[in-house]
Amino acid sequence: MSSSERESVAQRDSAVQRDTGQSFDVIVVGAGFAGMYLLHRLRGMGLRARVYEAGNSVGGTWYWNRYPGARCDAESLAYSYSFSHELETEWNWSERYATQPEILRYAEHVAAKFDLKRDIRFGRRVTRASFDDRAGQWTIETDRGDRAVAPFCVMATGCLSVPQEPQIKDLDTFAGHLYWASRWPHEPVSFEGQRVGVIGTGSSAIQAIPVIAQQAAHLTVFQRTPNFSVPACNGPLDPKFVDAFKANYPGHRKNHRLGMGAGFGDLQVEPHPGGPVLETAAGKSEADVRALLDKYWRIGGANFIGVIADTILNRETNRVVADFVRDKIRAIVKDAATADALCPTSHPIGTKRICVDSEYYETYNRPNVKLVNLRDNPIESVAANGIRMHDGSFHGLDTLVMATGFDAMTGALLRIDVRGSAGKSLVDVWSAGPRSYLGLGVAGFPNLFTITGPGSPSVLSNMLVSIEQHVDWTVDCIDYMRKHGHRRIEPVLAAQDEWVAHVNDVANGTLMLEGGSWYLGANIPGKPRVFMPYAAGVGTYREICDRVVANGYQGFSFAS
Ligand code: NA7
Repeated sequence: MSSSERESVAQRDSAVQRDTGQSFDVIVVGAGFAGMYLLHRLRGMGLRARVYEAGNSVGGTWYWNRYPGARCDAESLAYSYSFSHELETEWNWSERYATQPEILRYAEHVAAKFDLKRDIRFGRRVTRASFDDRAGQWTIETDRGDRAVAPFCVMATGCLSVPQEPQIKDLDTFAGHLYWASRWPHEPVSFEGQRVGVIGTGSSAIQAIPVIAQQAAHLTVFQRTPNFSVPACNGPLDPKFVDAFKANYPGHRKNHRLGMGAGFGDLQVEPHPGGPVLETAAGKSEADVRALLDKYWRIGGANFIGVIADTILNRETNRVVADFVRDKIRAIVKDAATADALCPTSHPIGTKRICVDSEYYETYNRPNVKLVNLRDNPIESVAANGIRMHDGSFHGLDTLVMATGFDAMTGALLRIDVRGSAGKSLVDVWSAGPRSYLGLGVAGFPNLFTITGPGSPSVLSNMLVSIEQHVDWTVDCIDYMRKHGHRRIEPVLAAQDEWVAHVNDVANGTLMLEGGSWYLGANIPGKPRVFMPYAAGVGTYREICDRVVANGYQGFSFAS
C-alpha cells in the first residue's frame, strides 16, 4: 500500500472507529506540529500513544487558518522540524515565508513519512480529561463518544486555536457571506464583484486585506486599533542560499535553540542579516539609527524589532523605532487622514505581536479600499446587508470577514473540562489567570503536560523550536519515570509560585505589559490580565529546563 493510500485508510478508519475504554501509555490532545512530533517520539520509545484531533487532518493552526494570504511570519527554513535530518534535507521550501497551503503540504508529508495517521483519531474534540488518583490514570472523553485511559496526558492544543467571537450587535442577522479567518472554508472563496468588509487589523487581517482588495469590487476595513507592520520582503528562496544553509543545517538549528532571542538564531545570514546590531538608540544620533533601521526595513521580516537590542526594554529606543515606522506609513499611504489612522499610538512597538506584511499599507492607495476608524465612529450594529455605524452612516456589504483573533494560550485548555487530583478543575485553579511550572505542568494535575503552555516562551518564539524542546523534555521525562519506577509526577506548588513570580518579573522589566495584547488576555472581555509567555528568550529558558532535569527534576515531586 502506498503512503497516500495508507493515509486515506487511516482517515476512513478514524471516521468510523470509536475508542471505548481502550488503554494507552500516553494520550495526546491535538495533531498540530506538537502532537505530530509527540506521537513520533513516543512511538520511538515503544510506547502506545493515541492522539485525538478536532480537525479532519493534521496541521493544527495551519489546518484551520486558510484565509486568503495566510502565510507564516517566521522564515521557512527556521519554521520547520529539526528532529530528522533526512526530512529537513529532502523538503524544499519555495519561499522565504511559506504560504499556508505549503505548510499544510509539509504537515501531510511529515504525517505520511512517519506513518502518523494510524494512531490519530480525527474529527474528535476532547471534552473532558480527568485524573483518577487511585488508578493513577487519565480518562479522556471526546464529543464523538470516545473514552480512553492512560497514565499520561499531554495537551498539544496550540496557543492560538480558539477563535474569539466578539459580541457585535446583530451579527447573526447578516444575510451575505460571513467568514471567520480562523475557520476558513476548504472550498475556494471568490470576492469577485463583491463589496467586502473586514473587521480586525491584526496579523490575519493584515495578510488577508491586500489579497482580498485585488479581487473585490470594494473593500471596507473596520479598524479599532492600528498595529505596527513591517514588510516581509517575501520572495522565492534562492537555491544557492538554501544549499549553503542546508549544508550547515545542524549548526543553524543549534543556534536557533540556544540563541538568547526568539529562536531564529542566525537564520538571518546574508542576504537577510539579522540583529541585534546595536545595543541601544538612546543617546545616539537619530539620523544614524534611522539609517540602520532603514537598512533592515528593506531586508524585511519580524527581526526588524530585534535590530536594536533594547527596543522593548527602553522607552527612548522604542520611540525612535516606532517613529521610524510611523513615518514609513505616512510615506507609503497617500491620503493623510488614512495614514494618520493607520499609525499606532496606543502601544509601544513590539509589545503587541509585530505584523509582517506584503503591500499592506500600499493597499490603502487603491481606489477600491476604504479604512473606517472605529475609534472615531464605532460599529452600532450589523444589518442583513451591511454595517450601521454609531453616527448613523451605513456601509453596504455582500461579504463580511471576521479577523478578530483568538482566546490565546489558555483558551483551548480551559474549554476542556480538565480535572486533576481530587477532581480539582483547571478552570477553577486558573480563575485568576494561568499558573504553571515552566509552562510544562500544573500543581495538582499529576502526569499532565502542556506543550508550549503559559509560562514558557511559546508565542514569543519560533514555535517549532519551542515545540520540539517541550516535546523532547516531556518524552524524556516519561522515559525517566519509567526507568526509575515513578508512576506519578507533578510540580511542587512552591516551585510553581516561584516560577510564576519569575515570569512576571521578566515581563515587568520590559514594556510588554503596556501592549494591551492577547499575550495578556486583554482582547477577551473578562479574561484575567496575566502576561502569559516567558519573555527571557528560548536559550535562557532551555538552560533552566535542562538544569531542572540535571538537578533530578527540581521543583517536581515524584511518587511510585
Ligand atoms: P489579533 O492580532 O488578536 O487581531 C484581532 C483584530 O481584531 C484586532 O485588530 C482587534 O482589534 C480586532 N477586533 C477584535 N474584536 C473586535 C471588535 N469587537 N470590533 C472591532 N475589531 C475587533 O488576531 P489575528 O488573528 O490577526 O492574529 C493572531 C496571531 O495569529 C498573530 O499574532 C500571529 O501570531 C498569528 P483590537 O486590537 O482588539 O482593538
